Amino acid sequence: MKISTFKLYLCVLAALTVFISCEEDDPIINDFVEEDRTEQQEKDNDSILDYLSSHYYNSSFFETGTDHKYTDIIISELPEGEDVPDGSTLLIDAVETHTTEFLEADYEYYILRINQGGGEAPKFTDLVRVRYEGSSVEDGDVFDSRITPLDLALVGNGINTFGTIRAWQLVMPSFNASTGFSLDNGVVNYNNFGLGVMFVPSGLAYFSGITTGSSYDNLIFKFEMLQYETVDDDGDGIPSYVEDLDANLSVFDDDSDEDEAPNFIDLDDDGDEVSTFNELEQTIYIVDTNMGESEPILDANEYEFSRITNAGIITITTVKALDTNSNGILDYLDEDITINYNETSS
Ligand SMILES: [Ca+2]
Ligand SMILES: [Ca+2]
Ligand SMILES: [Ca+2]
Ligand SMILES: [Ca+2]
Repeated sequence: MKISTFKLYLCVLAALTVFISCEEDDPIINDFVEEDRTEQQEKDNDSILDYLSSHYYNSSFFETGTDHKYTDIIISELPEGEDVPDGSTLLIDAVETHTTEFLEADYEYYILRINQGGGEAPKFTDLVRVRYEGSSVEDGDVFDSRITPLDLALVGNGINTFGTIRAWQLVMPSFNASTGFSLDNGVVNYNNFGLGVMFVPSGLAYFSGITTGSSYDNLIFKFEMLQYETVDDDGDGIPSYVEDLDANLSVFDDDSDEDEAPNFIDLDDDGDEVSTFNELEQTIYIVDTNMGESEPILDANEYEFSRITNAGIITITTVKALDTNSNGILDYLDEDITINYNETSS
């Protein structure tokens, strides 16, 4: 999948560093006028509702068996005046409706949830392993398909990862990954993974971009949510989703020390010259699974930093954010607290 919000990130990064506008001042795209997001969304939502009311899927297929694939999901157009065939369900009668605000516009998007998945759910900043197929609501053309599992960072850091469309950041964390996998002649089979279809307006996808072949394209993604990995973009020990301090599903607008580097890519979040990593307390847990030992349950504000497994013995290093002076601000975000845990311990 190409990078939906790539341009946005460039704008954000540019704005962070030199305060230039990506649109108004760029002579190359000076004559380009982007549609108003709210007006475009009205049209897009009508198109999607039309589609959902005139297409059905093979619902009874999923009532038996397990580990169905996205390729098993067959969506067909209902000819006018005809009844929905037995064993099928009209999409509009099967989808969940969700709302969200993005770039100051209100959006609706729709999810056909076929299997929730039995593992845990990724966060909006995580790396997900998926299989999927993307097509256009308007013409049905498939513009992207990944039958071989692909790893994608839901949110990019603008340096070496560039993130997915907003719809993915919203939808993927609402599904769970698999419970695990088995190997069958070298083929990996995932068990009980998230399986669904999302129907998304252009404003939560590529909007005026032409990644899919045309601008303002409303998209359908059939997908399998197979596995995920927690991402810590700056490697400071605090997972990126935790660095979204105001919990608005954006990591670009949280900048504790106002140095124009948002916390998720800032090694010293509070700007007190002690790195965030050094303001966290480390703990090493050794779990001998041969002895039936189980993994520790982590405290609030404690995060796994590394894990090594060797002959059934798991060594887990965690970091924990403390609030030493109990003022409600964690040390790594409190410029008045400059305890370096790594200095003291060595
Ligand atoms: Ca971090
Ligand atoms: Ca935020
Ligand atoms: Ca900062
Ligand atoms: Ca600091």
